[in-house]
Amino acid sequence: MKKFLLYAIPMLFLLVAGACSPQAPRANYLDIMSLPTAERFQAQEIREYQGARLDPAIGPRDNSISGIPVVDLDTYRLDITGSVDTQRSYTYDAVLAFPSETRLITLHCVEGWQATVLWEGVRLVDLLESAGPSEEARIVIFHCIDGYTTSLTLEEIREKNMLLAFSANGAPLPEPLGRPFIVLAESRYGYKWARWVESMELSTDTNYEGYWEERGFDNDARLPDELLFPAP
Ligand SMILES: Nc1nc2c(c(=O)[nH]1)N[C@H]1C(S)=C(S)[C@@H](COP(=O)(O)O)O[C@H]1N2
Ligand SMILES: [Mo]
Repeated sequence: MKKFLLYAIPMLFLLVAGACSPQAPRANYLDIMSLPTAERFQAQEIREYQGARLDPAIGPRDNSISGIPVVDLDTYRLDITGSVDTQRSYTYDAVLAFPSETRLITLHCVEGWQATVLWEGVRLVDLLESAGPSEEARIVIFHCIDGYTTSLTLEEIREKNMLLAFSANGAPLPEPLGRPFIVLAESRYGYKWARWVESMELSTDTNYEGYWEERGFDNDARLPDELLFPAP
């Protein structure tokens, strides 16, 4: 028994460590995160937009499920798969070639903090339509480089014309916020804002649950009316 434990404990440790550390190298932003809010702005970031005060793109903490991955933009691909006519695989530059929009949106985490950021992104519908979603497709599952998953309904993505952002406060999206891309899941809690997205899977499974949803968080994740911006 003792001998078994001698092997079992280190093996268990290796297994857990392995599952939590995908291939991509990790970034360390602890020095920036520990600064007071006003000092966390990066040089290129704007701090105000049409009278609204913006928050720094790098937040005070990192709650991501396995640290901040560093993504190589030269080899990066955004895949569109699942219930589609033609699968697509876009380079970083090919995604940026889609028409973009600028929007001021606040991200609210269930833990109570928030960040109001001026985002720039391409329209998710344009990307999805380029693959031709099937008639039966109902949801989009976002798969992320750190192993995170979450989903949104196709109907809502279309209705809100949701964006896939590549820029925050006028600067390229920083690594902690999801470089190269974050889903701006307007009016949904932060756990629907997939960061470091690497594939978007069209699916017919309306009961699908992502990483936090599977662990008890509401699949709808709708913000209460008082947190909606602009107010309804
Ligand atoms: N890939 C990935 N995306 C993710 C997460 C994550 O762990 N991995 N966390 C989600 C949560 S809970 C929030 S609130 C926002 C912002 O995460 P942060 O608190 O780590 O800044 O990203 C969301 N997107
Ligand atoms: Mo969160």
